[in-house]
Amino acid sequence: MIRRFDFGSPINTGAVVRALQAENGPVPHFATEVKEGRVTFTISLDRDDIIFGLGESVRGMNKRGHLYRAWNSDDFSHTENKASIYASHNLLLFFGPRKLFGVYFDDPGAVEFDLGYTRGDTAAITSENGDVSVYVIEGESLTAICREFRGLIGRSYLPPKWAFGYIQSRWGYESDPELRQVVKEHRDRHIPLDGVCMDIDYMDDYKDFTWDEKKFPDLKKFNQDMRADHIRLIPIIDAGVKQLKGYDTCDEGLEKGYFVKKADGKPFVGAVWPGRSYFPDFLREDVRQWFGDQYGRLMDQGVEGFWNDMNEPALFYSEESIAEAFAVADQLRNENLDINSAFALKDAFNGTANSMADYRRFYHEVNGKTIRHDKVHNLYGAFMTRAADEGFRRYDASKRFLMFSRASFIGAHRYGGVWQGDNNSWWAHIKLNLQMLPSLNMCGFLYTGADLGGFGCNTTEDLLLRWLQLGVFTPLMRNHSAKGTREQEAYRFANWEDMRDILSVRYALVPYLYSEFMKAALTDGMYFRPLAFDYPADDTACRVEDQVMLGGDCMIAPVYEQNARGRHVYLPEDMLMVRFRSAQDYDLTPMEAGHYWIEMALDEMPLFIRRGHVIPLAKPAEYVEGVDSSSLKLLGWLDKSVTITLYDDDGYTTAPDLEKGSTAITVTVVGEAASAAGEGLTLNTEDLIIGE
Ligand code: MIG
Repeated sequence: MIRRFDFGSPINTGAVVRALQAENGPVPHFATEVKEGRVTFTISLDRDDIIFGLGESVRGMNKRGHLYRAWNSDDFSHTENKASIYASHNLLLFFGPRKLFGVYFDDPGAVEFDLGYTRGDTAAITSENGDVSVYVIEGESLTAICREFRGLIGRSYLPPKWAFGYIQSRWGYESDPELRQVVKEHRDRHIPLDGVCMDIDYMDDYKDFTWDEKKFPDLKKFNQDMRADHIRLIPIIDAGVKQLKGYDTCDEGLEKGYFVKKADGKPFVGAVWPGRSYFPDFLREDVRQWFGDQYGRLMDQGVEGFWNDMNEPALFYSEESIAEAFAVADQLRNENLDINSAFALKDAFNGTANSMADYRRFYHEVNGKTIRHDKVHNLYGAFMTRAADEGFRRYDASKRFLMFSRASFIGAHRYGGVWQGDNNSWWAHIKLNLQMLPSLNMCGFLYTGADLGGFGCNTTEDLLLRWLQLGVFTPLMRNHSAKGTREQEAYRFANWEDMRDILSVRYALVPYLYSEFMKAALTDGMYFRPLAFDYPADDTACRVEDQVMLGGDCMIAPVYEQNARGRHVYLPEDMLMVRFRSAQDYDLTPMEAGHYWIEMALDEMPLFIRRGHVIPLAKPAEYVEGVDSSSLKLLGWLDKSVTITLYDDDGYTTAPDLEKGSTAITVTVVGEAASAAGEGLTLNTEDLIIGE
């Protein structure tokens, strides 16, 4: 059951798709205080209460104990002290001895989440603008509450099936020959690969929807050749449009007034990679239509996937902010600087990026009303992604396209996935990657993953290998790194065979992972869940921060510590441990519920299958189109016969049918042996362990 309560004049964010009448009267569970234009919702916390939620944000799955702020920020240092990164996903789930409910704060501006920070026994959520719709979601379990919530916000984005393949990316890939070489290095070594990303250097002078014709003399042909090799090109699109006379996107945007404007009616100018740039007002439908249609220029070359970047929007500086900094500098120029003024001088320049002053300098038009940017800041990236999706559907309504964005807001989960932004090549960021996965899933973002190997800083061979072992399970499996850092394609390392073998596990699991993903997407379910969702009565399980449930049958527990040769793992129930070295080389260990130290050499990775469940494994392949889903090996620990359902489709269809796409596999256990039957499938049951 969901109830809605409005405060102030909420702006329609597009997050919610189900019409629900707002009620008067007190919001259940919370004390409400309206003061100086802000609204604060306060709830007291029992000692054992857990708070899940907040989608993409730092710290653990249990968010309790810290301070967070909904404010989409281009921040490339995801350290524990950060209150905000790129997204605002204002969902909280309260779970404890006397609490079980969810609450969603539908507010496009800044929202502060003090979750037991100021006082350990109190959570206080403050809408800084005071215009917010609060949705309180009741249900009989965490899973049921999330499903209700997902019904409220609409079905998750469906990527094409090829997007479950491995993607290689790097900021710095420049040209057709260079990208071909990257692909060749993979293919020559039989390292699986399905796509390569094109970062900003493919563009002509960083102009959106253009490409440098010297570096890409025949993009269509290049794409064709890549497609023949089962590779997709995935170009980046930035939010800012370069200010340049004669650049048609700029000229047309100016002429039609499509860019966000300052109070004086002049378009706002901010500096990003193209230099001075304009920012499309994605909150307007006509602007979305115009911008969305431009993706067609690349789709005309055969492109089937994109990533949207810099859409918080990131601003390196504006004409105004840089002028203000110079004013400070001018004033201090002839002074005998002391410590305070010297720091003031430095701060003046550092403060020009992503500044609140800039976010207050420009305006959007929302349904004919003019709204200052900071009031709707957190919608900008979401509406850019929406523009892309709407463009894709006008271009070809019968096909799924790949889209993942950096900034997001709930609602954007219907239009694309997200990647987790500029992480670093730090061990701690493998864990952070893991912890964000279920939190993002709660908010509807199912297609997600982090930059494997780490974006910033220099990676190491062992870090990349361990990170790939987690990436095997994330729907978006992309190796990406920043310009200037150590090159980190799998083939750069002495032990590249280990990387290849780990990637073979991903491809063997594609039929299963795709099936679980699609089932979750089509039933408003979660692909990744904290253990608390499945074992709510087991307090140890509820507090596990480094293992997550995957689909209906599995648990993952990656090794994420430097030099570790294993890890501690908690099994809330009996499970079969699969220790993979490659798709074909693995061993199986039935393990009863409890605490274990599991040995895991650097080239080994675990997967846990719940007792009584079965998962399929395909033969290894080097690209998703080569995965043979009709010939499967079954893995599991069984005492009695079971029936599992596996979903599959053509990988493109935009109206998938859960029933039609499902195949039942019946695994029959007789004595010490098992046999399996499923229509149109060749099944091998050798790797089923029959219980005592
Ligand atoms: O200011 O396009 O998060 O993935 O490689 C950096 C260059 C801009 C940030 C993205 C990152 C991408 C980079 N971009």
